[in-house]
Amino acid sequence: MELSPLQKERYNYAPKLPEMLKHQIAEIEAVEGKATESVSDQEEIKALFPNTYGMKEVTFKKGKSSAKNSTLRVGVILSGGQAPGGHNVITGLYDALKKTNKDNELFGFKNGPSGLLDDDYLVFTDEYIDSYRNTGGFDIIGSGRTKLETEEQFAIAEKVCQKHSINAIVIIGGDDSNTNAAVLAEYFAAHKCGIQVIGCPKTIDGDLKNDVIETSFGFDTATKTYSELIGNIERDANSAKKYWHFVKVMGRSASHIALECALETQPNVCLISEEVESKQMSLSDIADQVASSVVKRSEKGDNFGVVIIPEGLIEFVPEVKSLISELNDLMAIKEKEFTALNTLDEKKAFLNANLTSESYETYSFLPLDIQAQLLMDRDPHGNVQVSRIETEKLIISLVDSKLKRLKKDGKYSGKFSALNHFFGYEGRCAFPSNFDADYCYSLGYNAFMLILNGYTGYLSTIKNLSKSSDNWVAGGIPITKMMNLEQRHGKKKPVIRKALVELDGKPFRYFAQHRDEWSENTRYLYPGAIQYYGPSSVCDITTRTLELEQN
Ligand code: FBP
Repeated sequence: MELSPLQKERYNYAPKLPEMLKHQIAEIEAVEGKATESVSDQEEIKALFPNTYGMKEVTFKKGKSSAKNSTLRVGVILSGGQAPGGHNVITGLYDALKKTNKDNELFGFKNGPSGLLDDDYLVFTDEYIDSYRNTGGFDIIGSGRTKLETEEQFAIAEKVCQKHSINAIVIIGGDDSNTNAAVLAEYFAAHKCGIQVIGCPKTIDGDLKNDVIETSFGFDTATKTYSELIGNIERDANSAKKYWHFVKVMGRSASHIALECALETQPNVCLISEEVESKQMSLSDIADQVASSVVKRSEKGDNFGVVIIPEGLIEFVPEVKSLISELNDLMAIKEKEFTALNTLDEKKAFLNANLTSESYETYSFLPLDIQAQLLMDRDPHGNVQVSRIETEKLIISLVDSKLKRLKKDGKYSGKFSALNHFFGYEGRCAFPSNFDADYCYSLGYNAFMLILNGYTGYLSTIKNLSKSSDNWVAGGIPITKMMNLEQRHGKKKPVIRKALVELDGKPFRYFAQHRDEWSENTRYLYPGAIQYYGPSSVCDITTRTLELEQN
């Protein structure tokens, strides 16, 4: 296989481990802290996890390991969307496993959780592992979105593990996958089959974080990649001085990615979905906010700018949220009747007859292509696929209408020429930054330490991440500690709480203090490309979000 110069060079990069994991395995001791409680609904969650609730926090330190050195077989699964650093979780896990005992074996279940159910796997070798060190992507074994959540699936998983004498499974995934990891761990514990389950916190979205997870892996590299591109666009805008660029960034519901990119690039406007919801802003309010920046800048002769839009924005706008919810319900009941209609006029008449008048009004107010996108195929749960709605185009069209009205009233005389972009897939498989390469390798290495010491139902955690890696703290947290009960598909379910942007958190407050200045003036920051080699001041920096949260 032909390799790019960077890929060759990255194979030789030695990821940094926390000081406490650098010792001989026999000198790494697991120290137990306090017993844990779930974040809320303690009684109900305790009842749902009788075997794995209330376990103690674990931290590793130099000492004497009490782990038995028997031969171990471990399976690993990548679950959900790609995130830079996934390969390093696996290489860290593999290295710790082989360092402990060269007869230990690592099984990679292919294409996500379905690989475990289908018994579709490979056994890692040195040569295979070496060809994925410090690279982006999940192609080492592939990923998938099958959910491991039913008793039938757990029974198959148990059989497959027993067939290969697998002692433990490591699930690398987001909040849903780690929730399911906890349920699987409880099932195995209840069945006394001795199979351990350990989770690792993955997602570029950054919404798997709480007082024990400082950041999910992949967020650092993905936001640096988008910020490089946004910075380049800002410089282009400031050079040509003729376009307004509207950039939508991935992140599903939460706006962590948009906020981090705004902190790194200082655009003229960045919308934050959580703020839109909290202030109950309508589409018209949002358009006013952007148009105000356009007008002020045009008064200075600056008919250009950059706007960042989070992927999930539309679902946080109250009137659209109601419309989407009504559409989902309507399609669930009358989908056949609806799909039999041929023309847009027929469809509109159907919607007029079946939606509330407020929702129909919202629907009619939207541009035609957005109207059509709202009626596209549903996801497997029957919901509108919000990520396919071109919110960036919707905002452009709303702002354009506002500006036309202002022009008519003599309140605006500038030029508004807008371009749209969507950055998502561009960042999910980038070569992991040094931070993600080190963090992920440590998470994988540490996951094996948890297995070796007999833990199950734990999440591998590395903390103190805004400090240098020597000072990172490795350990484990019972997954049940992060759980609460939430309504899912009509039922109360134990889940890990998704972290949205906190409006009283330091990153948002910093942004809110500076955005008026950025809105009117050109204060762009150009972060440039991720640096893998060179001074630590550019190679080892974490995100602005983490820096603001921790310092
Ligand atoms: P995970 O939550 O599984 O990490 O995936 C995150 C994400 O990248 C979102 O930002 C985005 O909305 C979604 O995946 C896209 O999913 P898909 O890869 O299925 O198109």
